[in-house]
Amino acid sequence: MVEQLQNLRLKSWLAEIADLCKPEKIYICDGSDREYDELCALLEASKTFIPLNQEKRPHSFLARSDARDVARVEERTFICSPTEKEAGPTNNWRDPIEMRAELLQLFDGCMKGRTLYVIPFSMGPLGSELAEIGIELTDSAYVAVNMRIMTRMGAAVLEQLGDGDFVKCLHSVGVPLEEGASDVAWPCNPEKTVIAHYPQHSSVWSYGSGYGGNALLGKKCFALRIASTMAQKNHWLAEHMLIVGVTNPEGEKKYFVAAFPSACGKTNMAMLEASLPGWKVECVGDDIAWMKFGDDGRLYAINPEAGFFGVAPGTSMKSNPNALRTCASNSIFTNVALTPEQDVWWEKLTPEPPATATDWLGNPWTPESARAAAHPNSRFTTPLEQCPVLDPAWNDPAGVPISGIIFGGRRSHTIPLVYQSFNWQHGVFLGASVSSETTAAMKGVVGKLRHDPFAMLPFCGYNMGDYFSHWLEMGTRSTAAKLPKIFAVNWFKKDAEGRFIWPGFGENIRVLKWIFERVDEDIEAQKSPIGYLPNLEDIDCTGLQLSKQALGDLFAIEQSDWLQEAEGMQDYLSQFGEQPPDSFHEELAQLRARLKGEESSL
Ligand code: GTP
Ligand code: SPV
Ligand code: MN
Repeated sequence: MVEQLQNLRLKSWLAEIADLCKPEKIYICDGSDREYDELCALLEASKTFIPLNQEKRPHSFLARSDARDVARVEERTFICSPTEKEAGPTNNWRDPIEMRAELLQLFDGCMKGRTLYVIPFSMGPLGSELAEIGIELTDSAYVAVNMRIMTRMGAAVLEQLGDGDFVKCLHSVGVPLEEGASDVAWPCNPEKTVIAHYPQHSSVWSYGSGYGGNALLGKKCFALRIASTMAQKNHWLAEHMLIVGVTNPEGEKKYFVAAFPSACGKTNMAMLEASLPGWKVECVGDDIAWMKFGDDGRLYAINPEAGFFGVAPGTSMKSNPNALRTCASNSIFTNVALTPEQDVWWEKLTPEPPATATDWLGNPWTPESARAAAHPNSRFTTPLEQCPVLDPAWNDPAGVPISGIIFGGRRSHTIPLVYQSFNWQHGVFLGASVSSETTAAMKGVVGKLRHDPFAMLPFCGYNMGDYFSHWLEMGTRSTAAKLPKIFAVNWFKKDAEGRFIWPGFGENIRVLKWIFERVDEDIEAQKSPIGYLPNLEDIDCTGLQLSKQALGDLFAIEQSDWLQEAEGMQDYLSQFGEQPPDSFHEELAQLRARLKGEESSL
């Protein structure tokens, strides 16, 4: 099989890695249905997969991870650029040579007794000018089947690659099997987990975790950390953003991208079922956008992925019916609960919980149990093509033209439901200013407010200060009229009792409608110290049970809160030394002046 490989770089890299990792076998994935089924059968035999009820959830499986391997591990994620400055103050930097020595030790013999799967994959439509090819070498069949769903994977990719170059992604669960040793359902090595990125070599070394972005290396490691460094060099953008097409009742369509931090609403907005009559949202992507200016001066976006790796808890027919329709079959569920009928369940899936279930740890569970049945970061892996509201242009190699960019976070206070930046520079400043309460998508405390610029804090492969400059520079590559307009939203403002004020989900179309109408300045807005705010009557609240008071609260701008916000931003920027662009200091000074009513700066 290996002899048949045409690409010499691949051949020699594979030989080198096989020499190091010492797998028992090497298998080159062709991406076929038959292969997928065989790998699933293998995973069933090794108890990694529990087959679900064929009638209720055809061709689908449940996997339960090791309880120590349930989310991204940011403190063990490293950028190994030549200098610390290139990684910048927000990344964990490791000297590339030192790290290489450690990795060589870790990976030495790490695949003993296992199969090394060779996974050729394309991020983006095969052959698109915006797409990039990667090869993942992994000792996990679970990773192989997930990659089949999440990317365009298999023989066609090798063909497209020819003798070209590719991003090298090496992954091991870090549990060699000595002769005669038995395996566990979810092998992993949490004490030794390392996810190392070499942006200069376009390579990733991931060891010890089998979960999500730690192991499906096309996603965060390649399509964001490595791709962001490629994008900086070549004048494009690799962003943690959903992509949607929005059509108004007159049939006019515009595309938007939105960056929200992990578990802050991208998948939900990407498949939004509009509550306003005549409005329609169609999905291009739910997590990552690669964007480039076209010859016409407009910014075009593709979704580099081919599947959804979506948060399960909270997903219901009420909140996100299209996600449930998507994962009705041919899907992999990880760390959700199992019902007595061998179907999946998670918190809020149904109005009433099942009377009994098996929780994500494999223990008996009832609604009286103190613990949640599904892990808060439990997920479904499901093919994009099954989404009933998939945009017709989802696979267009040219991408879709973007009219607006939306930034958001999970903020209980301060940030209003929606506002618009004054211009590109101010919009980039808004993106850089995103802070959000942490979620279960990453290991660590939940609910802690932290700066997460552009929702890229864990995903920017180089110095965040340079990333800010890159965004500003991108704004000089087109004219103001053609640049997307920039907005900020917050679905998560809470009242004094700690309840969300805004109903969210399908009702977010009311906010998208305002954004849609503001793009061409079809409606007026109020100039406020923080940006353009809606005239309240322009937020369409038809049929919505929301008091005038509540609507007012969603847009209240407290001067003291915002001065504090500005102060926090100044402190945050100070870590970049001379790196943050001067214009950010101007933006900060102007924000403060406007808040204090020093009109001259408006
Ligand atoms: P990643 O896949 O980690 O990048 O997350 P994501 O940004 O795609 O988040 P997702 O849409 O999966 O939502 C995460 C959580 O936020 C889920 O529990 C949702 O129910 C909840 N959520 C999403 N949208 C809204 C909203 O409009 N309002 C409220 N209150 N909650 C929301
Ligand atoms: C995120 O955490 O933003 C995710 C999940 O989309 S993971 O792929 O695990 O990074
Ligand atoms: Mn994400």
